[in-house]
Amino acid sequence: MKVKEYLNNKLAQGAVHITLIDPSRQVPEAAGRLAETAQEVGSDLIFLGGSANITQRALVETVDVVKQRTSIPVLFYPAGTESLSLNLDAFLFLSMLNSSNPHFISGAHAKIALVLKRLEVETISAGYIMVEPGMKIAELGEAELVSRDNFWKAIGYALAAEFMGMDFVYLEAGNGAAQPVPAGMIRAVKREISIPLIVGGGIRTAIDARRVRQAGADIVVTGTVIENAGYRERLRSILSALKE
Ligand code: 1GP
Repeated sequence: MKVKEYLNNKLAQGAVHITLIDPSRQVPEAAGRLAETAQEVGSDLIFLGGSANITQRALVETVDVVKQRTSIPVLFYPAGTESLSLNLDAFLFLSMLNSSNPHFISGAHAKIALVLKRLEVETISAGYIMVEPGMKIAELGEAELVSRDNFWKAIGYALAAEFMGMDFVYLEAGNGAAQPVPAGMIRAVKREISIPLIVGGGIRTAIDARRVRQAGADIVVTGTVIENAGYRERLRSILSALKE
């Protein structure tokens, strides 16, 4: 089954949770354990990637271990990284809509598109909208951040993504952000769009996850929460808040 179809089936049943694993943050074996735990507690999908300093070797080794230890789809999440993995279940085609540099909107994509086609890699597109504080990824992507109270701007980018034919809108507060995207902004965006909404960045607790979900996120992405002790229980409580 294609990943897009898998995702649509999951979305028809309720909220979807994605675990982001950054291969630069732990050795491949540990990444494999994290991925296995994520699947055990009910995460639906894994994003691999997400930082600038992933070496090609760390990426390839992590991909191998994560694939061996899980059966849920694993997507390559190219945000910020120059390393590449083309042998995952799908490639997230992220266009950072509010970047000031066309490289991050469509330039990097144009360089890889023909290779993805020739290798018959499934692509899933998302309009990536960086919201304050945006963190490292926004800085790397030269984003003109959407401020936390500028709901109109967020709506504008989200609708632009929809009108451009993208599969998803992705509101991102940034990896390691102190707080998630504001609930009011999620609600305002969700009210206007008719494609599914992904929300990530700063979601650490079941309360955060519930708030983001109730505001209208269809898909919730968490990363940092698995990098700390006690992550299994924390992830479990996030999952139960999302799937309740
Ligand atoms: C994925 O960047 C997020 O969208 C992950 O952020 O590490 O803060 O969960 P956290």
